[in-house]
Amino acid sequence: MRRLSGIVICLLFAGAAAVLAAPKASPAAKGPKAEDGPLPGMQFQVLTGGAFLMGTVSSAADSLREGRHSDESPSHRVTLSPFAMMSTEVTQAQWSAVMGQNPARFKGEQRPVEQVSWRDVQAFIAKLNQLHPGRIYRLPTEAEWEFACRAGSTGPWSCPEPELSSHAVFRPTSSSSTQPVKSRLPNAWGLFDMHGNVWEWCSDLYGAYGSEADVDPQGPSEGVGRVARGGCWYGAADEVGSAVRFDGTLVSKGSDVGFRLCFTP
Ligand SMILES: [Ca+2]
Repeated sequence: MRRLSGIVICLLFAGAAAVLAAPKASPAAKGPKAEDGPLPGMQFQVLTGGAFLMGTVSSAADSLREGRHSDESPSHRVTLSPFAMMSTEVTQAQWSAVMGQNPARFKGEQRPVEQVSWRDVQAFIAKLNQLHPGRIYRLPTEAEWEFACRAGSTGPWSCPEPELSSHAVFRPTSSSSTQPVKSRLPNAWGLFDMHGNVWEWCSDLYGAYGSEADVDPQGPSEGVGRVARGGCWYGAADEVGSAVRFDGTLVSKGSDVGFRLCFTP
């Protein structure tokens, strides 16, 4: 009887330990749902939206950047509706399939397309939507881009700085050119190359931030430049951060700027 009691106690203890050790099922642990896009290799992560702090928060970590990015402040609360974000930059194969030519400097079907202006990208999107009706593909807003890049993180990058080399095609890891998409690790929401490889055009006009909370912001109503995000293959660590902003013209193009698509589910 004593022995039986001992076994029962052991089983109870083991059961309790198993419950404590069991992984907790949570939406965050499952990650976003993936949906295929209309072109080979085109996949989207469906994000539930939510609230986050957009921009750079003054902190010890950010002060190390010597205030070089004053346009990232003030940080402000933004709430977003659900949207789907392409898991990679648009590749040269995908661009060629729609536009029939490849403008990239660093040739490679699975490398991101570059040397495409914001205006060129609008032509690509119009043609893609014409060829594949049903969903309306578009550029992300700047707020959507940063929310997706952060994937719940609040620091300068979506990963700790020592891990950046595993996640980003940037100056220390790029071999002085773009690299095929998905060459590095994705962020927590399954999105690749948000830090580096090529800057990514957003739909917004470039402008200064306000401090007010906002819902589904579309950027300023007036301005000249268009925003790109995420830094590129020759950027240093502080130039590929989650909050770093690029101010380009409608016709700016170079081997450092490409894009990825979004749609509203
Ligand atoms: Ca990128």
